[in-house]
Amino acid sequence: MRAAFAGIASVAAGLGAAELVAFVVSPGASPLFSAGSLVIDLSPQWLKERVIGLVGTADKVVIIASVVLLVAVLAAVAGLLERSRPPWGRVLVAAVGGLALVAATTRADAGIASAIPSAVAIAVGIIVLVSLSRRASAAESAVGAREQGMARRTFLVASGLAAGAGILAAVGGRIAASGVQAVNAARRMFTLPTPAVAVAPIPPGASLSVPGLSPLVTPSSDFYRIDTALLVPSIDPANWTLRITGMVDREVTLTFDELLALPLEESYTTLACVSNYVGGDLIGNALWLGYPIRHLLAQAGPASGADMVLSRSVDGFTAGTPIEALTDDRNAILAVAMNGAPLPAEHGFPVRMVVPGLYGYVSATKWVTELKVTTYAKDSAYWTDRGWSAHGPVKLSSRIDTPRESRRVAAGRVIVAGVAWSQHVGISRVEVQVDDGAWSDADLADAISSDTWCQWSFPWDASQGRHKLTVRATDSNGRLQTSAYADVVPDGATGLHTILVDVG
Ligand SMILES: Nc1nc2c(c(=O)[nH]1)N[C@H]1C(S)=C(S)[C@@H](COP(=O)(O)O)O[C@H]1N2
Ligand SMILES: [Mo]
Repeated sequence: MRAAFAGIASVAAGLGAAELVAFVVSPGASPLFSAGSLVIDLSPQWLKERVIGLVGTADKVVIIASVVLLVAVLAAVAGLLERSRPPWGRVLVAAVGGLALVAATTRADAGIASAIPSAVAIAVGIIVLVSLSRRASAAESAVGAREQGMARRTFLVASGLAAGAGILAAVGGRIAASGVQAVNAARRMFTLPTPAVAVAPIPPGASLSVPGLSPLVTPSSDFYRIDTALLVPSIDPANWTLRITGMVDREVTLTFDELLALPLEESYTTLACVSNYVGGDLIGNALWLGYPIRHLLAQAGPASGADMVLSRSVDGFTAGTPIEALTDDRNAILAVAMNGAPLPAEHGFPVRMVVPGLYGYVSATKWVTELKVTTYAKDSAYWTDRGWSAHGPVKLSSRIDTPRESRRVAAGRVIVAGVAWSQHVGISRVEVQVDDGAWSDADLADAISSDTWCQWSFPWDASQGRHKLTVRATDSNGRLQTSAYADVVPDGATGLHTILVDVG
């Protein structure tokens, strides 16, 4: 017991020291977070899916909590080993710390300094472990009740201090290093330029006022978040540049000030995640402000054989976008603002991509710093390397928002309502089916544009009992949403959203 506690206290002290050092030398090199990121990158696809499915966007908390738990167990084992078979406890601490060191130095944004926090964790962990183990055995071998009591107290105080200081340092270092304050300050400092091309006002009929229906424009605070970044990258816009490289006539480099000085355009675009199950909520609609990527690509002069643009984020994430989607006339932009404010840190501050019609994993790179003009034959992107399709056009889909699944509603007139989308194509019709009856047309609200979702509603005369409601949409090319079920892997779910409602 005492030995296990000595192990945990030593490792806590080591990790605390590491967090403080990481804050000074390299915030991304925290051993805990590097290990967590390595877990994300190495864990099999089905597990990632399962975790995201189970805990939604709390996935990061779960991953860090699991890493902490695993480390605590290993630390306890190290303590026990150090007592029964020294020096194997120290060896275990060094081995686990070594893994964190490898994780920290192989991150995409790693430098030589990235090794320092893990090295400090190993050194402090071992020193404290040796010293606490000595005190623990002193407590055991002390002769006489008074001496034993004294030695025990010394051990308790020393290990309590080590553990407490470690946890305090870890939390403090983390808060300081998260850079949240720095990014928030930078976001406040920068005033949004006036758009050169303002978006047309939203048609008055686009927004239905039905309680329980998703708002037409998703507030940024409610917007889904999906990324592989355990630590939200904190980028000082003064140091941000975008480089256009690869198969181009001339490389182009753009600073943040240069980007803001360009004629920026506003547009509403609905963004969807390929991992969104039918009926799921990994989709949102926002007002973006940015500069069309096609103009920047034209400046660079892509070679004729290029068919893909590999965008890269500071954190190493990459997305492969078909070059046509970035050169045709759609609103594919480098966005600097979301819903009238600078991009929130977790949505890509200072600059991200937004491309209508493509799932986020092949288009919506946050914290973007490079656009490499290339080919699908030569390059592949982050999720493509993990079993997802290289191409990810958003699939036609529709969702019932209200009533909620399994919710009881009163008999009589019930307004069924939801959203439907087929970005860059548009929606022409939405139909609802009650139980296994005939399909009836829902009222389709006006769309902001073909790049956004649209709302629909359906007045239903609900009779007592349990009923099944199903929705389907038709896109503006006359294509009916398929009822065939497909999983989210490899290129997006299909099928119809069906809910059960109890009336009475
Ligand atoms: N740098 C970076 N950009 C990224 C990702 C990521 O993991 N890292 N995830 C992509 C995916 S899968 C989606 S669905 C969208 C989600 O954008 P949001 O978090 O702003 O909703 O971001 C995309 N951009
Ligand atoms: Mo996604």
